[in-house]
Amino acid sequence: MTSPTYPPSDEMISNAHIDVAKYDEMYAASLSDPEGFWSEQGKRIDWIKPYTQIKDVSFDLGSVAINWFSDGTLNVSANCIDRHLKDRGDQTAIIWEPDDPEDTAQHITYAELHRRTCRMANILEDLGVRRGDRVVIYLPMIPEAAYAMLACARIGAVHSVVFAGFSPDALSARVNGCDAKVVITADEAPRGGRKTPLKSNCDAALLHCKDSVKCLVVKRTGGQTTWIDGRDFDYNEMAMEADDYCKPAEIGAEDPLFILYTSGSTGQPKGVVHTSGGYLVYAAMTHEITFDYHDGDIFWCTADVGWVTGHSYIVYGPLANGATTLMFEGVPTWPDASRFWQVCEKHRVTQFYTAPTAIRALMGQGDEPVEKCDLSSLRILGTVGEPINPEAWTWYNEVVGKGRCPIVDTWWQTETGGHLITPLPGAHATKPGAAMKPFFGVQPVVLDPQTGEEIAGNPAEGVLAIKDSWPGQMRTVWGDHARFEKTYFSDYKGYYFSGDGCKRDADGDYWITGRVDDVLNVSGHRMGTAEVESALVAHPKVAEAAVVGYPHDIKGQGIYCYVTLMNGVEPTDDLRTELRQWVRTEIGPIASPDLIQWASGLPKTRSGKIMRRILRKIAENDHGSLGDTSTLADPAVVDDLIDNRMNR
Ligand code: 6R9
Repeated sequence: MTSPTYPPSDEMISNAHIDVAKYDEMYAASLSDPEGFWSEQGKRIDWIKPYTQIKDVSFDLGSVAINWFSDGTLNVSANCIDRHLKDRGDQTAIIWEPDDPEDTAQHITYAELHRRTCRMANILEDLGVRRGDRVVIYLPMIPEAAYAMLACARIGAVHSVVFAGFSPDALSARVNGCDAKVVITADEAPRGGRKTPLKSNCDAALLHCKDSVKCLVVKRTGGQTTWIDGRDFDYNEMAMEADDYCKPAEIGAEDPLFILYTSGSTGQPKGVVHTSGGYLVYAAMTHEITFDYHDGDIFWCTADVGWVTGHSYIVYGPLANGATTLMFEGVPTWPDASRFWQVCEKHRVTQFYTAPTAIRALMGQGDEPVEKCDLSSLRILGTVGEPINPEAWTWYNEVVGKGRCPIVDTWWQTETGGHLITPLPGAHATKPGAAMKPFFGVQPVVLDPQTGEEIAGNPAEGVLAIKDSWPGQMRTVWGDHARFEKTYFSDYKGYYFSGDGCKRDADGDYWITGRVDDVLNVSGHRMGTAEVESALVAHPKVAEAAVVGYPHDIKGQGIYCYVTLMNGVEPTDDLRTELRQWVRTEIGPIASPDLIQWASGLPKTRSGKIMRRILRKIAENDHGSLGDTSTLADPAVVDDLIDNRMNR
């Protein structure tokens, strides 16, 4: 595999925090003396009681335990706000750019962020939220989402942010999953000129939750909502009365900071748990180093706070560093395809971090929407969420970055808390489509999926696992530590298994090839095939369903569903539309099936397991290489499926 490489410019090298010599030296130190290395890095944040213990980790099945800085205490909210007040109280912490470009952007200073967060924290306490209680946040991309997260952190409550695009059913499952006391929502969420009725979604969700769950409602649009006295509370009214100060609680480094649900290969989404100290150190460090953040920069991560990227790189990492972080309520293509670039120009953005799916969609609109904007403030570009194809990378580099902005292709996961593999802008050459180098303290290994052995030497190809822990690693699955161990530590003993495939090229650089399990990555959103299947089979006309991914030009992967209908049910186009709508209602629009094929039967082994490998090949139109079909109970099913393949 040969690939063009793009070395950093001399200017980038001399201005960056980390050049290649420094990277090599620090990386070596992070492996030879992890305790010494992280003891030093832990000082990036303020501790109430300093730690004396650094790392206490076991990846052994049956006793997996991950602890960092465990005898230290801190407050995450004070680290993201209070400690900056003295020197940068008047500096902008959050720039909020609303959905509609005609509406006014807001600049929220650190002093204002402090007041707002304290008030929100006091309101939560008034509603009965105490340390350790869970709070679900179901909000649009508005500053109140950040206040809510930081307010929870301030009083030691655990937040669980639910993406505002999720359905009432998905919301109620998450409220019940962590037994939340309060749900924070808004009347409506404007996005791309349309409005999602968040409060009424919440009303529908709360029908399936305990009566004691309270609902705190932020006014965003002023749209009409129904109101249940005693359950619903008006945030804007309460905020006028609430006190401007709330003392930050002293929290243990290993006390949970948040739960974030993410999809796995089996069953329902799991609640990934991140704790306070290690997570914050890692989010702050990766934010500063990967994006080479300097004082005065304007950092924009386009993710939604409903995903981990929004947690680590809109809220916690940037604010811990006293940065200015931009929060955008809208979408890349509304009112037109130049919106991203107009926002970059308007706010003089220096680092821009987005997903390949957005880049591909915008690339499809041509260069003009980019070229009409002044992007001279940009210094560094980033991508995250899925493998980026070289064409999209090259367009991003040439048309957006004018060939002068290094692209950091950051590989990481909800589970990892922050970047694990990424080039550093002043240290490494980049290659279109490669995530390149491990971050400090991270030891990636390529394993042979059959034997589980590490593949030494270069090039290598196999599955990606990580040897040993880093401070941002997830600690457990909420309420189910056994599932945590089984999912990540049982297939390959002694390693954290990522679920991704990977290649290491002749230069030793890493290329992520995508999931090797039954997890789809649709427009950078993770989704279990099992989730979509169980939504489909919940429809009264569906007998059975199997779901696989197939290559999709914009989304990366599309959702291909094989559906067997109940006896006597007519397979019609109307029913296809109905099922598509059904899945949107059950899970949310991001899970909407792209293609639905009627299947008279599904290829199963004699023991009844659906052979997805075969279904994937058919969906990919690669049925010449179906591989071994001898274990199929009824091989004729396959021919029928091939004959009725959906064209795309
Ligand atoms: C941060 C985030 C994680 C999965 C991960 C992988 C894919 C993320 C990537 C990438 C190739 C990159 N992924 N970054 N694949 N190159 N730079 O996206 O978290 O939503 O949990 O998804 O996304 O497959 O396993 P999450």
